[in-house]
Amino acid sequence: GCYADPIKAGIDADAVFDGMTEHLFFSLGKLATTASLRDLYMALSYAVRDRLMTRYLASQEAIRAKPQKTVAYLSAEFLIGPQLNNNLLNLGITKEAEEAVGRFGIESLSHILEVEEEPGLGNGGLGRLAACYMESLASLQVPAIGYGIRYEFGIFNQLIRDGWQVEVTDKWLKGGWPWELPQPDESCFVGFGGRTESYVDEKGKYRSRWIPSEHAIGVPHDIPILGYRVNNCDRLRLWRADATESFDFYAFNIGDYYGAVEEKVASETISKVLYPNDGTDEGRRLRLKQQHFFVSCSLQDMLRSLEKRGIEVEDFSEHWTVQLNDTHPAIAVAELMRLLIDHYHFEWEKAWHITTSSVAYTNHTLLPEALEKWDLDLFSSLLPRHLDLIYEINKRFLQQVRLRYPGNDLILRKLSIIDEDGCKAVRMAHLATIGAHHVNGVAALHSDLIKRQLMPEFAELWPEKFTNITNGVTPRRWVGLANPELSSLLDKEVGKDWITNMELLKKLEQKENDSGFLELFSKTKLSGKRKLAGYIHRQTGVLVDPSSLFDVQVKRIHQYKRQHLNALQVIAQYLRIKNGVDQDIAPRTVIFGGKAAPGYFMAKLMIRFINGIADVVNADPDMDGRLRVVFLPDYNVKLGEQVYSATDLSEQISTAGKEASGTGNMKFAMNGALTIGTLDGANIEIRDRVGSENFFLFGKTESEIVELRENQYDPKTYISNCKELSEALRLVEVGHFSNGDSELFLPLINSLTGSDPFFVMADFADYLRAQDEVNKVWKNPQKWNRMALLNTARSGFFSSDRSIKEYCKSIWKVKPLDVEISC
Ligand code: 26Q
Repeated sequence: GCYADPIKAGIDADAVFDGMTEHLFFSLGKLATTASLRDLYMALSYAVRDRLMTRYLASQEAIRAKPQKTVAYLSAEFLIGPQLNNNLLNLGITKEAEEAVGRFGIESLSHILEVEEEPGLGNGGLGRLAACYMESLASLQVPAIGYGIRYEFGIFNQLIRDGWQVEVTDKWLKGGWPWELPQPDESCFVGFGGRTESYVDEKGKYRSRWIPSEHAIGVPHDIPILGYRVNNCDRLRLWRADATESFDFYAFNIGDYYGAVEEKVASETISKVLYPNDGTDEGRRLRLKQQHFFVSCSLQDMLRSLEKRGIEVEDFSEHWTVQLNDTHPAIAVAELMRLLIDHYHFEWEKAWHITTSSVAYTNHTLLPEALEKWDLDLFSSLLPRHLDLIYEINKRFLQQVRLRYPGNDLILRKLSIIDEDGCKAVRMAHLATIGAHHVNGVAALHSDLIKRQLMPEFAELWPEKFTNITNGVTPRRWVGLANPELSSLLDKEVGKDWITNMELLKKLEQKENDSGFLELFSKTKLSGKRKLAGYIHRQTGVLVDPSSLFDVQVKRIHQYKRQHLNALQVIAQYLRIKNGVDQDIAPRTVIFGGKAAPGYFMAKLMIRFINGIADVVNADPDMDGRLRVVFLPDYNVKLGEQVYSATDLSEQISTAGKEASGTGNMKFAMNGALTIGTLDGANIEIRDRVGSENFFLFGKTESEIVELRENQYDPKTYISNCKELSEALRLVEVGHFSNGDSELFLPLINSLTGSDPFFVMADFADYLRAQDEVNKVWKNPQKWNRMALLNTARSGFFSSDRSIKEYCKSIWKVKPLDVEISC
């Protein structure tokens, strides 16, 4: 399993240079003398990819030689971000690459890295979590495959025009993307539509089979995922949909050329585009098609790999543990049953045992509008055989429930997979929960709310099924790559092992009163802020002062995340400065970033609102040196890497009980930002760990929110009790931030003063108080820096290595596998 040619495998600077030269010539058809930055990016990427192959193949060989359980992480999204820098870091050849590109006359590797297009194959937190988990799995030497969809177009690119979001197609593949390996000979066949048919088999047994009316082919595209300084290289296998036949030859023969191409186009539409999470009804059929498509391919792939290795399908659950990343792949429960029963002819009980011993489900949301439901008509027309199986699963399950709760029809309705209230529908969270051996939430509060609010009947039925695994993020990307200056300071101070053992950062606590060290620590921050200030100027034309407090809220735009709470607070600060009551106000740069789902009107209006405020504030000379507001367009992984290291204050201000976990909150804390936040999601655990004295807490608790809601919450009482709030709202109403147009932001104002579904008004006064506290602490840099240092020192828990170890031990029961290479 070793290819010893140094041009392909050597990891010194000479070898990397030779590898680049060879790829420039033979793979790209370019001469070194005329190569563009992009050519050099491609050449370096191919050279790095060559060096992954030894490890990638050795990892596959290791599992073949010594069979053990492999994790199959099923996710409709993998937001992996740029690959080159991460692979250089994990291989340990960043310096060598820097030197190699230097020989082509490039003064900094960063110029090459900037060329890389990131595949936006995810919406936000859920997709990025999947990517962090793949990186940690490989780094922890755990055999794993990520299965997903190779969307041709990922999440849209965001432009800001006249303050509004404009969506532009994400053509990430246009220049050729060097990190994937198509494997057409491992393609899979997937059916849709048609009908179920009964027949008698050779042995005279009655059986059912599915006669689909359409087919598509899934072509795997594999992306190697190398662990940090180990030989383990796991795989991300993304499926692209192809047509079964390029032409319908019958239609072609009768002269209907365009009709003949139609079906090809329809099949290939399946993996065309990633859906944004806006919960609107558009394209629902295609979304379900996408889900079944990638799940079916993935399960067939797992079964086939057992057969190839001579392992009995009966032993499936000893070789695969299947994790469902939310309900998007929940059809796996029915599809695995179908494959086992219809194709492998297992008895029901046996198939059910295999399924429920293999599958586990992670829930990421409590928001009712985000819980997946499929109308029965739609479901049965696309997946008729699966619906039969789901009815049977449901029948047997409800029989169990009847025995446990005799005569209780209400509980049957609540637990049933089929929602009978209103339009009949398949509840995917119920299917996933019934088919899984574990159901986990993504932060302590969230897991608790799953049991108390979302599925109390299930939790009572199966208390041991429900667990928590608090999310984590990979320190390699989110500290190592995103904050090189902090990283080298940490290397010197606690030793290089912190990056795989974040608990070592605890040693930094000893430095909390060392002003020399605090100075060095804050210098890394200042350097991040200088770089971001340059970027902000280039992107938006706004000049910001790197010595001001960088106050950042980057995440998808959502009412529950409450960017409008932050925006209103900015208006209050603006008014204070205008009114001359600004003694305590620290000079601030308030930075926003994030995409709104294209169909989510209120979220798009929030973006317009922030930009309206930015225009007024940034143009007012009274604000010079005091306040700046920036909306950073097109927030994505690459931009995130610039932002976390440059942030002083992290805004985590969702309505308590609404943000399942958050993961940006963790990235900020690791990089020494202080959090202003509510008791929501993982904020609670961050505060517990970094210390309540190092966290700016505000807002109603989850139970207080529940109480408000139950007692006829009226935002108007909060508005009339807070002068700064009513004045801020008033200014918006008169069109101060919309060139005198008093209509523009009316829907926003009406929502806040009417029903205020996310309790913005209820939390405003306390938020402002907490912001005053922020201003006060900022005036004492020594104190601020100490608090920031303690955030870094104590955030080791939020490494995805810790999360993955918990999954391995309590859910997956998998062990690391050492991989050796002979060169
Ligand atoms: C559903 C139906 C149709 C189309 C799209 C969707 C869809 C797509 C993506 C629904 C939801 C998502 C993404 C959800 C998500 O990112 N959730 C976040 O997951 C993080 C990781 O666990 C948490 O930290 C966040 O709190 C949670 O909001």
